[in-house]
Amino acid sequence: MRGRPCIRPVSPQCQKEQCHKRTFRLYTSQSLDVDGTKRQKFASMNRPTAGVTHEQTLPVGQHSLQLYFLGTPNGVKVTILLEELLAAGHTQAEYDAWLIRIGEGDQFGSGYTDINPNSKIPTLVDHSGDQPLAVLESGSILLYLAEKFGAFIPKDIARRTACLNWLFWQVGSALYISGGLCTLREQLSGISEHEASEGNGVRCGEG
Ligand SMILES: N[C@@H](CCC(=O)N[C@@H](CS)C(=O)NCC(=O)O)C(=O)O
Repeated sequence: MRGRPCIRPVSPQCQKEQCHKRTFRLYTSQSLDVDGTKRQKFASMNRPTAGVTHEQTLPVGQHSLQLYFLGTPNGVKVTILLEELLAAGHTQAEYDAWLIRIGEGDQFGSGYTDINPNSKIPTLVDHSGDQPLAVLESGSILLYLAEKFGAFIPKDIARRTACLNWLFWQVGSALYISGGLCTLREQLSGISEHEASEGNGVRCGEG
């Protein structure tokens, strides 16, 4: 990981759509195809294993917020909120974003498993307090950021509950719906039902 450049869009003046497209394009350029090689690229998106397999130091940039992620929907939803916070004038939402190449096993490196023993992206580390605080799980990260900046989450209990209802729906259901569609697409493109049920689709990468 050492020496890998931070991929946070350079300009703090968010050209929202451009930022998101850029971030997303960086990590999803190998789109699923019926081509077997490409499909293999995505076979390791959701592995049933976690924990350290090798030594690998995590980079830490200059901002309080350090994001370790990949441009899957679970990763990009965090950069979208960070960019929205910046666009709304929350300058403390500046962040460094670091690529975790899940296809190559970066999520099992010692530095990453120290902050996220579940070996999934995304993970946010907030260095603004006395101790670095690791926040994992995309929904938890969104809630953390909304509460930290007092933005994008209503204070009123009824509206807050409505907001959280859909946040939890999104985390618990949205990707499974898109995952189901991807699995169907895999099946239609000719791979066996067994391969599909083994997760050889693009459940979260192309959701
Ligand atoms: N519930 C988690 C899911 C995260 C997740 O599934 N991340 C995938 C990429 S989208 C991952 O890190 N996969 C690596 C692996 O399974 O080894 C969240 O919402 O953050």
